[in-house]
Amino acid sequence: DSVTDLLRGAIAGGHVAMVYQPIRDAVSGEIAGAEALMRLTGPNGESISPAVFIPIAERTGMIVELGRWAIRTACRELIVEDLVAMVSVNVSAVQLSTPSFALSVAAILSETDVAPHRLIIEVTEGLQIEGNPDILRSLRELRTLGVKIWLDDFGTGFAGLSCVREVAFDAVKIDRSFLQATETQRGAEMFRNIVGLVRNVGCQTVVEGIETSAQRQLSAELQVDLLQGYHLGKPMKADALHSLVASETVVS
Ligand code: G
Ligand code: G
Ligand code: MN
Ligand code: NA
Repeated sequence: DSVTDLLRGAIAGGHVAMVYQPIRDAVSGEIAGAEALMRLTGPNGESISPAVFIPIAERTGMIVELGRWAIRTACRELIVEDLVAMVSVNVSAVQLSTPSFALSVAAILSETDVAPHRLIIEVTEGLQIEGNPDILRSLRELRTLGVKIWLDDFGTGFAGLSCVREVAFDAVKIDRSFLQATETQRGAEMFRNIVGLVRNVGCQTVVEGIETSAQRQLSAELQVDLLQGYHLGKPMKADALHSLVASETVVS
């Protein structure tokens, strides 16, 4: 269909781009890194949602090439330019199931001369990592390279707890639905317990979907490590992130 055709020439045609959302230190508020998110523009300049084009890219296998392009672009635009300390990139099961995935990441790191610990691979809980030997092998290989691995959308699926038990994630992103539920006492108690659970298994805690100052304050009170959300910065092009970082840098 039309999205498939658009995707086919997307890299060469410049229809695909990366935007970056700030990830902030919960204590200092400083920009600690950014999450890279892919954007696709249609023939009339319209934005096509990742919820539409990512599944198509996965089904057609084009996600493998697009995914490599995403990692290379994020490394170049943010790390080579030294805009932020680290960048996270989302990857799909299709990418992780490709036997050469870690090798391709190693090649990008070497080609861009980026230190492995500055790249984070975000894997979503819905991936069904457990019992998937190809994915587990890729994760092991990435870990051996020194790349960081984060679990995304924690708490949305059924696999979350067993996932955290099986894989030593460097950090866990608690799904925004738990933050949104903190207006009730029951929801707030649950959020507190999830933060504690993640911390107690030795993972850094990341809260995503911060939309209000109250949510930011609550997360800070619970001594979460990192924060992300519209309240702390929307996804933006690399040049806008550059301006933001510059405007926040205190000249001494
Ligand atoms: O921020 P946004 O609404 O655009 O993201 C929607 C979904 O698309 C998220 O679940 C995100 O993880 C996924 N996504 C965004 N960019 C990428 C990408 O580069 N690769 C993969 N595999 N998924 C992505
Ligand atoms: O599934 P993943 O966490 O990778 O998806 C990231 C998505 O979340 C992106 O589409 C991004 O635009 C969106 N997002 C980022 N911050 C917020 C926020 O504060 N609220 C909401 N509702 N979505 C957000
Ligand atoms: Mn993510
Ligand atoms: Na998420």
